[in-house]
Amino acid sequence: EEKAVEEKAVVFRSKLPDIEIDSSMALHTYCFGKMGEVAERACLVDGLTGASYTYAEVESLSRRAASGLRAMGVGKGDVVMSLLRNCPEFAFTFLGAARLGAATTTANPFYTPHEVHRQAEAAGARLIVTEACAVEKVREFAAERGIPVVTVDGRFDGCVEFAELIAAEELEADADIHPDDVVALPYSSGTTGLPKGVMLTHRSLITSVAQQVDGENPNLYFRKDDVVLCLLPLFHIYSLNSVLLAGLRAGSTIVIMRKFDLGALVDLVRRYVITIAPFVPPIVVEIAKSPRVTAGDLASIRMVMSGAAPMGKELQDAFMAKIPNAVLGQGYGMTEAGPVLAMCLAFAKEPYPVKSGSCGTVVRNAELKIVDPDTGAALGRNQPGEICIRGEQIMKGYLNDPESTKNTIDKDGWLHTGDIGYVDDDDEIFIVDRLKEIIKYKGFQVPPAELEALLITHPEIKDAAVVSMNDDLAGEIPVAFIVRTEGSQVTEDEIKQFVAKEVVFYKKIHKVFFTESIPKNPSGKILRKDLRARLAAGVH
Ligand code: 4UV
Repeated sequence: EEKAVEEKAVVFRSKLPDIEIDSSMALHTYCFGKMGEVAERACLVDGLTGASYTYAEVESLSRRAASGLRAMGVGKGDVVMSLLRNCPEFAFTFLGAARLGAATTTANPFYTPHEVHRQAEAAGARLIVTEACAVEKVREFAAERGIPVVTVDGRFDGCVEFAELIAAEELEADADIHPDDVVALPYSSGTTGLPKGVMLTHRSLITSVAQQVDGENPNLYFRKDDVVLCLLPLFHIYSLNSVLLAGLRAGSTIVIMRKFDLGALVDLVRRYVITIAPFVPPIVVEIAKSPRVTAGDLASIRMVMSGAAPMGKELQDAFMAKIPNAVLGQGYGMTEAGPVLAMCLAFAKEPYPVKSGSCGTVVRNAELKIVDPDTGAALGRNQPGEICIRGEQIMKGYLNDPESTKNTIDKDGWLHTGDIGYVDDDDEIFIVDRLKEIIKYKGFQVPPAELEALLITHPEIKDAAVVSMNDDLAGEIPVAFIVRTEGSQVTEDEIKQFVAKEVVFYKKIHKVFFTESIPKNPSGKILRKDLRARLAAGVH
């Protein structure tokens, strides 16, 4: 009992009361919960083509996509790979697969063929939905394995057009879905190692979305008359969860943008009277710095969310001047956490005052604690330690990797984030450091272990370590410490090019430092902190 009292004192909760969350239904049923009120309202708008789909149409298209996928062999427990930039077909595919009891694994269409194949193989993809810019990366791979490929923007030899897929009749009845069935399978390297499949279930995603947009006083207040900008990539969990799924649940209109461009952004904001803009810090920086974007351009926006990487107080204050009519705040997410751990309470229907630089307050229906990374002891307010979270929203585990799952979710159900932060006197969370290896380039994950594994395949590299270096625009950039084999004269440029050929643009190595040896602990773990300290001190 004493232990329970002690524990209670150091568990942080939302200021908002818990709510009833019905996570017994299927995710798509939950997301279309407001259908009665919004059936004829615009649900998805393609910012590129102007095509617009009502809620009723999106629901119908998701049923047709389900039939089409089933006809191509997708069934319960299967995995569909979505290799797409943002487009309406992303949503139809995701929701269609969900109806079949299948999961969607999302990947970046700018990945190199090697990166795509590795994920498709690991996830056991049964079908791939992609587009012209990526189709050549998968055509041969898929043909060899008998995996059908569907393309959303044109006809390609051996592929099926999306229009054909949805020519099917609507699926009459969804598969029998259990709340613990996996519905989304994004890849994340978590606190260590290589990217792993993160099993997010119907229950986890319903819980996460409900924690944000449901209740009398929603933490993230999206309304039916809101127009939400979907610019962040849907293959990343931030956008999939907090833009698409949250937008659907709230009955808002979601305006889809394929790629970031300031001019196009301003155009869309004006044309569609965007009211909610979920961003990442580098986009905030660019808008804050651009003389081309005026406060008038963004006048319709009432809420700007930033997440996926740190946004300091200075940047937050500078950006505020550009968006006089908007509340600016942060969300804090991690793929494995479902993903949202914390959300700015100034976004609530009945808002609370918040501080610049805070990444929000723990979401409702969840528990958060801060633990001393060395002793595991829970810490009180204002003491930095590892952020841990518990609740129904967190992942079920990593796909086929019980060992990594056990190292991330402890026996009491706490998910360890690898982030260092503290909770202040007003329940606001501030992230101050990172325990884990991951590098975040503009919010994108760069797993050092993946680059190190690649680097040591080079015949003239004896050992390698990749760490982050701070960067004004990208937040962090990956840099490498390299030990050359004896007599090797391999150059920085050669090494950079060697990596660049194999990885997506944001995983490129920006600097190479040649060194005598890589510092490691007795068990062989790279001492990244030492290397980062060397960078900070300017001694490489
Ligand atoms: O796994 P991941 O790539 O996941 C994310 C998810 C971000 C989200 C999700 C839903 C939201 O509504 C939202 O606002 C943000 O990024 O990377 C997880 C790691 O990214 C860092 C932190 O190190 C996580 O463990 N990170 C994410 N958000 C923040 C952050 C933040 N606001 N401030 C500082 N670091």
